[in-house]
Amino acid sequence: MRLIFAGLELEVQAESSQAAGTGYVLHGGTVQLTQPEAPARFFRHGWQSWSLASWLELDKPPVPIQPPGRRPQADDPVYALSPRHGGSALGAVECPDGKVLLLGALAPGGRVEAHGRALRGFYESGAGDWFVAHGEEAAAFAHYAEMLAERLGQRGQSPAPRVWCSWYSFYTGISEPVIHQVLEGLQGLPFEVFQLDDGWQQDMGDWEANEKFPSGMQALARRIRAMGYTPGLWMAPFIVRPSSRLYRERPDWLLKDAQGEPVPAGINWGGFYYALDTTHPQVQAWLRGVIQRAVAWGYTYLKLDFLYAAALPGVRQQNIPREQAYREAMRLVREAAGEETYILACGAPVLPSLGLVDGLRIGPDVAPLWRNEDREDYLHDLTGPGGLNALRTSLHRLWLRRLVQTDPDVAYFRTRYNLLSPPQRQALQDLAKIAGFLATSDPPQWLEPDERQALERWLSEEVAVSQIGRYRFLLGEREVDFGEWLGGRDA
Ligand code: 9PG
Repeated sequence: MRLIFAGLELEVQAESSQAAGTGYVLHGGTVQLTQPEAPARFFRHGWQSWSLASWLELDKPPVPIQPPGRRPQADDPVYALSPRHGGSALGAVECPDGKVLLLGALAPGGRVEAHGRALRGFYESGAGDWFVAHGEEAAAFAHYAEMLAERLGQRGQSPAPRVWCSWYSFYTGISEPVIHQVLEGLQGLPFEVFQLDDGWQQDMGDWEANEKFPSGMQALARRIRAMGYTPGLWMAPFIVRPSSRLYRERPDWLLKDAQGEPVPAGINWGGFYYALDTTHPQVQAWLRGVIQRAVAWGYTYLKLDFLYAAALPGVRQQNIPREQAYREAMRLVREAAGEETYILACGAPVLPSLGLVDGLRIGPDVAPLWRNEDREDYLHDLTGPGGLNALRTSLHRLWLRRLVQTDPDVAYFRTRYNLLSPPQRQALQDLAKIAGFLATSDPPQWLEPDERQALERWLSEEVAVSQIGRYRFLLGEREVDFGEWLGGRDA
């Protein structure tokens, strides 16, 4: 069949098609749109928060992240060796008339690839609906986001909370005295959430306070609340380290491969970590307990991390598609946390998180440095911690703003222990304003008086944001052009 848009006629393969506003909804397990001419650039949408999202040149074939398929924390391991450009859930190409053609899945489990003149979408199992739009870039993505809101729901429409997060200054080196000191120093700064990150727990899988928090997590939550903040807590509920009690006592709860071996979910904290089979009824009961306990302690802001682990390929108790298994697990987490608890999803498959989480990390980690040369140059991995990697992917995910609060990761105001130049710090601060999610990890004790003032101004100043180009924005009267940072190297 053919689809006609203003200025573009497409040859289409699909089971059915139906007009939807200025776009179309197609149905099929595999659908294909063929243009008269081969496009030059492809919008690649990485699988989960940290995975690369960017416009890419189609004449340069993709270079696999090293070692291929062994770094599921960078992108979907199933397509690690794919010889063609592709992305999770959606893809788009630039048309000769300056508009874009977008093909996007309307349910979990979809992927879109560039095949010469064609965009091909497929669901990993079964069939489903797709959305096709042709138009100005911003309008096409906005229309897709509206369609996703209808199908999957949306959350987080009010202004995002302003968050202080412990990760990007102390990493796992947090303890009661360190946290108490930061809490004291923060007084007077307008944050809503005080969030403890990795470092409080006994192990991945053993979500109890470790010896650095002798008074326990409940006492700490009370203290945070007494200081005027919503207590926030980091957890990675779908992963397990071999050193944990959970791993030793419940080996049958792990996600396994076809040979019956546990599926590695990545390498971090000095070794491999593994995924839970969240379709296992006992795992579900345990998960419910872990989330309910954190909320009962008083943490009503949960940063849930390494979530992609529940969507890795493997053999599950319940034989359902992997992204559906993930979405069901997140539904359970939402039920256990309650409607009032804020859930920030991190390392999370994007499309299957929508409608269930309030906030979503939309890029890889920042760091107090700009480029992560080792990961980029030797491993071809653009997900390493660093300002540029975080900026690049987050910029290409801003269209999600109408579906979820978009977290581009923290901004820096400190010069202490920081290799970012003033313009680099400014870029991350501007990005956060545009994304609408303000967070920092700077300990107040590390800030010079003028830096503290700048942080306070940034947290409290309301500024009108408008987009005037792919990478150009107006922040109040000031024009911000991120294209200069991506120049020549936007992947
Ligand atoms: C805590 C951190 C912070 C951070 C998260 C996440 O590829 N990796 O091995 C990898 C490790 C850590 C990481 C991202 C990727 O950071 O994004 O904000 O919470 O965990 O450990």
